[in-house]
Amino acid sequence: MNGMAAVVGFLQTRDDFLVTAHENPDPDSVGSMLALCFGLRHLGKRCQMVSNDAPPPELRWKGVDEIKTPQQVEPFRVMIILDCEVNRIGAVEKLLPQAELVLNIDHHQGSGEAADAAYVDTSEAATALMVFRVLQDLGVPIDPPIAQALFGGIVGDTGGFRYANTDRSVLEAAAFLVGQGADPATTARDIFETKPFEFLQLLGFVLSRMERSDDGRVVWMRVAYEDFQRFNLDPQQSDQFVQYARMVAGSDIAILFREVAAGEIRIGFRSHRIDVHALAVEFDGGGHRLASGARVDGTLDEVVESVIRSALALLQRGTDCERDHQCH
Ligand SMILES: [Mn+2]
Repeated sequence: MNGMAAVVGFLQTRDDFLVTAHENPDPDSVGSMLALCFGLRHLGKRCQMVSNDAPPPELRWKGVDEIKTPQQVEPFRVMIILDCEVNRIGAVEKLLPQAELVLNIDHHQGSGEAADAAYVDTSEAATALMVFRVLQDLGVPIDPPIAQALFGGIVGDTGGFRYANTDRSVLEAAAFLVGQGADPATTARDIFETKPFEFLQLLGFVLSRMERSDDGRVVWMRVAYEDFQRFNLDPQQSDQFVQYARMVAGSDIAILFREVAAGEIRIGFRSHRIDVHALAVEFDGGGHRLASGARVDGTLDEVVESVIRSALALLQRGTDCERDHQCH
């Protein structure tokens, strides 16, 4: 059973939901959870929210403090996985056996297979847009807290309406949500312009050691575990560093390597026009064509060397989605 109608059908007939999203939740994950839960409660249903990790502290939207840790979850019947597939929910996976039914709403490639019903659309810019459509289908009024959560998710996943996934339908949905009470300036400041002092200091250090391939098309940054300790920054707060590698003129593939724990390397891939999802998949990761990630065990030096070799090989093969009109 797949598609929006299947998921909406279960939302209408079932009660007692647990909503979750991927570990290290981003604004799209947090906004999608909040909006869907508020909407289900509006229909008189019970809904809890849970996350493997706490939401980013700068997101101050109504209801963020209601998001539980896996240990705090009370009995529920239906689990709804948002903005990821089941293997990215972290410790929330331990609650899966309690679910009578698993629903999935997501815009990532390859999602939906493990769910009883899934609404997956990789052409959507944000899961929040899909939740917006679901709520409209359910007849839920979009009140200011729902509008703010949905708008925040869209702003997060479109980079503030700057990425290739920003189109007319995204802007029309965003305009509607602003009309319902979402606040653009506060949202942008919370998501993009509020960073810990330690974040900016570590960023400066990492930027000063940024590297690139001889032809300049692959640009990468690396953060060792000892760098996080020295600058006293939680590795989870540094995933956006990759955007600076993407900014470099002539950069076609931007990569961030982060040693988040001894021997555990998180890799972020970004591009304006190269299908970096293919690169992420080589390293057992996933995501979108122009923004994807992977997690690899090994030393930082080994992983950097192997991934850069693959990135250069990918450029040799030339999967230019802009040229092929398939970037999103
Ligand atoms: Mn998303």
